[in-house]
Amino acid sequence: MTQLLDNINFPEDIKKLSIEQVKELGDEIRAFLIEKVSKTGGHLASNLGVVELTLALHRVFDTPKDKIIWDVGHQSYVHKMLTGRKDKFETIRKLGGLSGFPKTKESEYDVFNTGHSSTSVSAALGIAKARDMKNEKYSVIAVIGDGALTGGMAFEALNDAGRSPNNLIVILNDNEMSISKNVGGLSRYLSKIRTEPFYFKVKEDIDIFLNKIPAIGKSAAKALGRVKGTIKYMIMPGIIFEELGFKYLGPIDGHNLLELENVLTRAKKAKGPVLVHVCTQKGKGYTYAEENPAVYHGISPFEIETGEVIANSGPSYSDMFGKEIIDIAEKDKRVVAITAAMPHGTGLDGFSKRFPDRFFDVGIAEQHAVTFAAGLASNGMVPVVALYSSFLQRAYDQVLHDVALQNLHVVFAIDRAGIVGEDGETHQGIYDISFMRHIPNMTLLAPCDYNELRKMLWYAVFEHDGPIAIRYPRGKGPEKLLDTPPVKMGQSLIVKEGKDVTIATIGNKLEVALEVQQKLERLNISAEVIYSRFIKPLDVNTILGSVLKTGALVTIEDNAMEGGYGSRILEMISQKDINIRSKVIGYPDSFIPHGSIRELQHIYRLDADSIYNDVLKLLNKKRG
Ligand SMILES: Cc1ncc(C[n+]2csc(CCOP(=O)(O)OP(=O)(O)O)c2C)c(N)n1
Repeated sequence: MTQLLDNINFPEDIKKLSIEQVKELGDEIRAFLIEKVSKTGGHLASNLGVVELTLALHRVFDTPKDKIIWDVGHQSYVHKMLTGRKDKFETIRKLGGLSGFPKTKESEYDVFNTGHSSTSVSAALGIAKARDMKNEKYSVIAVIGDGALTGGMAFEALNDAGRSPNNLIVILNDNEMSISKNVGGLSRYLSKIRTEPFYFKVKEDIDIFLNKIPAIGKSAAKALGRVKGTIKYMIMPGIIFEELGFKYLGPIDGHNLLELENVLTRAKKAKGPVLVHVCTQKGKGYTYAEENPAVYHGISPFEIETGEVIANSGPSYSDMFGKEIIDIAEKDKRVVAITAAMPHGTGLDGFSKRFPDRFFDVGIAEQHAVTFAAGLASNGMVPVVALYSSFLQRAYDQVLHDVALQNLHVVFAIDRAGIVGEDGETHQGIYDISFMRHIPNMTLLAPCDYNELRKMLWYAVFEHDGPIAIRYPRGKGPEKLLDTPPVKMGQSLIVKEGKDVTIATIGNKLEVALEVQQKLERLNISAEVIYSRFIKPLDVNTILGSVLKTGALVTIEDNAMEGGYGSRILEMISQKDINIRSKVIGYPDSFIPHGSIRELQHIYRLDADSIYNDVLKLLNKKRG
């Protein structure tokens, strides 16, 4: 049976349809998304929620001339389908395939790359300013979720855009959800707008109404002015945005195409900054996602009929962290946990239930999370801040300026450190060693297995004072790779003794280092394997002692080579008068695209075979 969708490839195709046909098309798009994402995995719930909004945007506006900037960008699947990429959809998030986020290199319809939250209004304002400086004519639209609106950058941008004369449209896609339930005062305010009846939809109407109220005498007029202000606050939705300088339009039912098209047409004609408040339902059209939008926010491949994720057995590093931190908190009331909108992803769900008063979800606000932790630590608490490596990038200055400078005892649980796979370049956590190791007072560790993660957490909370960070990867790892002694500040472990080459490593790369060591053993090459445990302070003496014996050094890390663990070792060796052959193995000075972790490790030569070959090459050079 042919479907409407079969003939839809570009925005002009949907412009020809009647509103009834567009509604039908919406259903077909939903079925398409569910079918494809059930196979590839991806951000399903957010995309199911923006089907009508995306259709309406592409019908009212003239893309790519008009520019749409998708905040975070995880909700851009429908946009991709309608802008020439429907036929490649099964490649989404796969190596060499479509990205799960907007990419300017992928299509002229993607005008700005996103991935990290709350950037869209800033980017849109910049684009609009440049447009006006060049005397060009088109609309610029930022689509931002209520979750993304909790990020500081969004506030900064609204504050600036509101006083700018430039035409700019901000669409607030309000589904009451971040990944989990949205948090904070603004979220409460939005929910009030959604649920309370308002008599006036636009400020002009209310001004006309209020001006009809007569005032007799000067003081009565003054008092009336005050009363009018109060009435306005009571009966006008979105007054906060109006006060910031935006024309507020809404709230609008984000699944009603006619309403959407009307309001977008008005926004298109308006002068200055406009904010359109659109209410949508996350996961709309797929019962499992409607009932559990947090689970279907970013989902692995699943069975459509049952909603069950395929092949998801065994706990992950995040689960192990979440479990252990509960045990730790049982022992000490000062321990509190902080997440920036990722209670589920960081494994803190259990903690939030066990200790609701000691758990803080601060919204998508990594910078605030870190300085908030610094405040807690300065007043006697032991905060554990769990952030993904790539999002911690946001809070570099807060880690340095607010935590480390005051040597405060804040524990950073850096999740998703290293290559993360399908989410691609914006999410790869391969810079944290480089930016954390420069920070004075910082201690940085990386566990090789779950057992080590547990030991390191106990050490960080109970035996350490000052800032300390533990970085661990996405997904699963071994329960116990080695028998390890208690953690001791700055102490590394020689895991295997050898005489031909030193392999120094940290974190999850110990597993591959041991695999390489065994392969070498089969060629009668004996490798000494050192597991550093601490990246900072680095036990360089143990490494030096080893390389003086072997004359060759290979370092392996799940981080960029630039400024990373291996580079630190070489910096230290360069201070001594030692002549050795060395090879640093890590990610190169380029952004790492999306693909499976296994594929990326192979391409970037971090798999056992590639490392083995690199070691052999190095040893030949040594012999030569
Ligand atoms: C700086 C940063 N922190 C965390 C995330 C992870 N993240 C991706 S989407 C999302 C929730 C976004 O909520 P919202 O903007 O309301 O969009 P929705 O998915 O509800 O449509 C979060 C926390 C991120 N992308 N960037």
